[in-house]
Amino acid sequence: MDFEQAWLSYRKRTDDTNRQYFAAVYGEFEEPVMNTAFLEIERAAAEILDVKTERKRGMPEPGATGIWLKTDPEEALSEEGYHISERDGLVVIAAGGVRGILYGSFACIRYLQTGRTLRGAELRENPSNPLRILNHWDNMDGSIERGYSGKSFFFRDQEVLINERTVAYARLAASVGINGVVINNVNVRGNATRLIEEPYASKVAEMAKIFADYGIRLFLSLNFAAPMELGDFDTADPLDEEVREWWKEKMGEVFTRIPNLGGFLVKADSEGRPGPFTYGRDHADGANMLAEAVKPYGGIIIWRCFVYNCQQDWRDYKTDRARSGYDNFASLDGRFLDNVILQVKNGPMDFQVREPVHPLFGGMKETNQILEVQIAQEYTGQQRHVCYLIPMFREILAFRTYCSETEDTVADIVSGRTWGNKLCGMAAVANTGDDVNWTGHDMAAANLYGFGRLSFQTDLTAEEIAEEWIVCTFGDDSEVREKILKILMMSWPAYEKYNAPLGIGWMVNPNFHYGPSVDGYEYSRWGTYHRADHEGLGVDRSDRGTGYAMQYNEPNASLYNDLDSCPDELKLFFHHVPYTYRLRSGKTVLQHIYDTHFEGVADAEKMKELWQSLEGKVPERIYRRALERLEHQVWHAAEWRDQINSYFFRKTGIGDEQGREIY
Ligand code: BDP
Repeated sequence: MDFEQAWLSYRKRTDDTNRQYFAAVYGEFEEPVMNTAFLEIERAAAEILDVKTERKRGMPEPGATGIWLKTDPEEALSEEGYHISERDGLVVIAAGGVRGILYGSFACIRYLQTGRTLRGAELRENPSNPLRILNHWDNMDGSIERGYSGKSFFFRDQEVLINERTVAYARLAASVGINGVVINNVNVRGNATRLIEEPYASKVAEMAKIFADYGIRLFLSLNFAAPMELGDFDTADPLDEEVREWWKEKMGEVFTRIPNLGGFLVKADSEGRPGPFTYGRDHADGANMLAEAVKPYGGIIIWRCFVYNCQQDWRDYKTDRARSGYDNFASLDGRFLDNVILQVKNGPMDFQVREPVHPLFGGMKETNQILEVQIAQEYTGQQRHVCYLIPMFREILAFRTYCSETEDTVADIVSGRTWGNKLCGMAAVANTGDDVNWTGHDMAAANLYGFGRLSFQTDLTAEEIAEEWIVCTFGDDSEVREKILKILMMSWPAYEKYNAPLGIGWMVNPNFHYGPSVDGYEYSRWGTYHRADHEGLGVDRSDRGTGYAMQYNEPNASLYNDLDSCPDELKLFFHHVPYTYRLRSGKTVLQHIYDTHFEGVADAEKMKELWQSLEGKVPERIYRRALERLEHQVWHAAEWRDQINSYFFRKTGIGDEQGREIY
């Protein structure tokens, strides 16, 4: 096999008190997901405990020991929820539905992997979010847009690829609670438009079946202009009757061919993709047309809100890309059909290392919403730098939007707690590829694992998730656990320190988005500026500037609008200030830039040293792979430091207070 099993690479445990439970599994196994649950328990028992598991149909006799998979919904359990309890040698996994059984089974396996006893176990979990989705930006030629882990394992040479990886991937995803996967890039070009037709549709159906056995629904990204590319229309106008009829018919065919299809993800009117604006229609018109067509089959339309003008005039101080999501969508609140979900990126720009939370969270009350994050580290080191993103996602989820008196955080909104939505949740742009370890950097797997676990249970801390991942991946040696935990937890702050300062973002090489280029995006059309001159820097997004800050509910609007109350880490996102402006920390902006950039490199060195001290304690091949990347990271962090510090030194002529060398 040309790939590893990531956190499902089981290690033997000899003297485990859990052995007795894994010798027998009771239940009904005809339903495919139930069967999967059994097979997973059987595999873990064999690989970890050397125990052969017996499949026993029906209910256990009184006094029996083993595991009982019991789909007998308790009131307190949702369809995907589970309750694990152990009494007198019998572990009962009760669940609201078959997927709950599967998640409960993986939870039991985690007990094994992390060396906890099931004796006396009592664990009840209902997933926080109804939808927990991975978005793959895979193209049919096998490339992956913003992919840093090799080639696609879904497509190769214009064909749909089904092999051992497909199942291995479904296992990894289901083990952390993922229940939806979009297999193709949001930029639907070329043959990808044809995935809804034969000969591709049958292959997609085959893949959808493999996923369905793991409780996962397959989704496709859709080309809004498909009626023009596949039909012989010269329009894709969502209000054109013939176009609407074409979609209805097409969806009828697609859902018949691919019975387990969840629905579609649509990027429209964004970065050159077609959309309703071409026809003078709005995004509710566009989304609703498709939603109507998929409704008879229980399909859903996930509509992205990443809509902005990417042909902006950089001389224009008034137009602000940050405003565009809210400006395009907030006024459409209430107009979307109930099988439409708006997918909103975590921030208003584009997955920078630091952004404020997108104001559409809390800006709409009658619209289903999904929070989109990116675990593909496009702007956070491209899986050559270690950057554990779960702490960032936790902050975003915890953000209070003040859209209601209670339950007003992003986590509340996307879980459905705030407005009672059934269709909502979290999606991540995936970081996988056909590299042997799935994610390029071995430590990037913590983001894949972590996204799944966090979206299932948003109250887990970033440390808890990291520790689980470490123990599942590397075993429970305490030194290994502590040191890798330390590396992960310091990695996002470190990356932020040597990157663009104080929320301004974008000092990155255009196009590739890797490595420093301070003015790379400064005089271009993308709306991504820092506005630095010899006196100061930052974008005035207050009510005296672009007014973006006013898109938030109070008191957030005032908090950001006011220079002094605006949090330091976002100061330059919201305000243009002189270099000598004193932050709340007491430092000048310039000195903060110098200090953090020196610190960031020191942190990168520290992470590398921590890893080096684990030589011989983690598998050699993983040790080598990660060390090579950590060494590169130290070198590359220094490049970031030097370019950014020198740039500001030369702009200002003011040196470092501590006299460190700046070129
Ligand atoms: C940007 C990426 C681009 C994506 C786009 C999107 O650079 O490749 O197509 O986002 O999310 O981050 O649609």
